[in-house]
Amino acid sequence: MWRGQRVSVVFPTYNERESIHDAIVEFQQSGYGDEIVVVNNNAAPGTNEEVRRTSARLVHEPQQGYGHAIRRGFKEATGDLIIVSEPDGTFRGNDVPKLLTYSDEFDVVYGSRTHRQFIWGGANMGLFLRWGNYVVAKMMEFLFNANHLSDVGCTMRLIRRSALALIEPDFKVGGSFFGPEMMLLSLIAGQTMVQIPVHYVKRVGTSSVTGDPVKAFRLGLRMIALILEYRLRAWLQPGAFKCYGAARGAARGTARGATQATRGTPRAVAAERSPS
Ligand SMILES: Nc1nc2c(ncn2[C@@H]2O[C@H](COP(=O)(O)OP(=O)(O)OP(=O)(O)O)[C@@H](O)[C@H]2O)c(=O)[nH]1
Ligand SMILES: [Mg+2]
Repeated sequence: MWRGQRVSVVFPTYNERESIHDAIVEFQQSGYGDEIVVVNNNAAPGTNEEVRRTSARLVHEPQQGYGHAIRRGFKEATGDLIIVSEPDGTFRGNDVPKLLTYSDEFDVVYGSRTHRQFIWGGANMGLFLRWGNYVVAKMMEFLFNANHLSDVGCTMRLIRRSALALIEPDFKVGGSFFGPEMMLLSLIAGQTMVQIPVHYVKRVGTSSVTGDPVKAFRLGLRMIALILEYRLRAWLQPGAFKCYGAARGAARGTARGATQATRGTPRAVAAERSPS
């Protein structure tokens, strides 16, 4: 529970039998999660037994792929604030309160794994992955005139239920690049979003996506293609996105929108607070 709001944590699982039990316990110990939903995406045998040793809720998603698993988790989660992460030992439960703190002011809080002093020894974030993620994130930031972005592949994130409802009908990606699709839709909808550094730790077991440089490079190219495609479609065919502009001018608007709305810019808020 965070300031009267229920908090759900969604973990997809495919090949995390050795780490999933500890990951669930660690996130529970953060003290804020009201439920943990584990989405078994045809996971390694023995995974369900590990999950049953905890109080997490288990659901099965037969359609293969990271995107399908997360989209199913979003449907199952009942919280007002929904946190997505991975149970492979790479993310830390003590980042949960940081995401929650920013959720007071933003609809979506994305994690970033490219801040050097948050990258633990042995984590799979060498020069190529770190700068690759950074450069593609900068491309997204530039093309969408977004807030500071520094990672397109971080799977730890938080979204407010009302914000999810706006972009969910536009989800199309079922595979590994669902993460960047979600970021693009947040931008297209005009949601308030911020990206904050999260710890990135050595994975328990073998990474099946970014562990292979050729696969990682191909995924990077697909992400670039997706960014360019969504940018062009949002310019030329905005009606193709049900969420297009839906969050702009809302009460939780961008700093610019917020000057007319209830939430002011820091300066406006300071003026509001200072006695006249
Ligand atoms: N590879 C893979 N992962 C899946 C699938 N469905 C869900 N996932 C989840 O996707 C996440 C990414 O898989 P990992 O093997 O950790 O890949 P990675 O190389 O560490 O990739 P990142 O964590 O995105 O850097 C894990 O949490 C899996 O549980 C699937 O069909 N294949
Ligand atoms: Mg991983």
